Amino acid sequence: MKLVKWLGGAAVGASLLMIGTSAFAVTIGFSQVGDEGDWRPAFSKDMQEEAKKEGIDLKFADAQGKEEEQLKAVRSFIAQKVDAIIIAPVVTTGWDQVLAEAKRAGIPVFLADRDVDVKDKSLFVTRISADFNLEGRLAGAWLAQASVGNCNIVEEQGTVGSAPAIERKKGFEAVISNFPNMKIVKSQSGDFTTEGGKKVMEAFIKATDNLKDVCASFAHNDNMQLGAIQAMKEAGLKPGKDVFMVSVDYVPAMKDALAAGDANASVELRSAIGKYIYPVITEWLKDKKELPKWVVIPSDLHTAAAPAR
Ligand code: GYE
Repeated sequence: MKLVKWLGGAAVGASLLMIGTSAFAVTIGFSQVGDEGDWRPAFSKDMQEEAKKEGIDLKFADAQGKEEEQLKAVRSFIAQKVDAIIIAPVVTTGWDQVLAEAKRAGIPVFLADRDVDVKDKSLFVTRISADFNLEGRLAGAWLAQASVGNCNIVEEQGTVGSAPAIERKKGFEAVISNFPNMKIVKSQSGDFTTEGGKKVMEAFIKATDNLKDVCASFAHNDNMQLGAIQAMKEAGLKPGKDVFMVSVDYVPAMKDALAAGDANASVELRSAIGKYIYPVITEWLKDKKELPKWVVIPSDLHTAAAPAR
């Protein structure tokens, strides 16, 4: 079986990594955030399918959005003596201790998607993910152009304390701060869910006299924006026409909303991370060569003009 080449590294037979008498080349524990929105289940599915293709025994643990569950899962992976651990961390804080436990047990940790905030960067090997700050900047730049630098914005934030909520906000604000007439007038977390986005938009509609003087909705993910679209339609407003709608993920339902003219732009977040991360891990287990701390997956902006699926 061939492994995908990574950064020019030679392809190796997975059989070289055979340990003990296990039928699998490697055993990896994966602690996933949960199944919020449309993007996350697509990412989980990809990780499971790619693991199968690569002959990896993947122990998958769904934390249902709770960091305590993730800490438990990681400790159980350590007890099971897996070869490597992948974490998509719910929030950035609270990781120092459990990562130190993994290190002491000699089990390498790889981050997928979201980031952690730890002082000692040697606690994880590398992180493979998109640049959330860039996603925020792309959304902000698109809106600056679309509104010619004049825009009152309502913002639906992702999960409080999560890397994408922190970085998408920072990136977006960095761009709009160049335009004196662009500002965020309301901002609230919708926890990356459709229902959360709908509730938040309902509150914004009430608080702003039906979005009077509001020019755009910036949502940290598509699902919240899809919820916001529902809330606006129920209030008799025309999302994508009365108000610019820009968000992140580019999930299939957002492609439909773009094609229908209910939304204007979405920054694509690729969910196919398995094909990047597994070769990195299997190569690392073989040669332990130091890796850059971040392997960046590209992001692209799509607008309403993009063809439907
Ligand atoms: O945008 C969102 C998901 O962590 C970057 O999490 C990811 C975000 C993604 O729930 O839809």
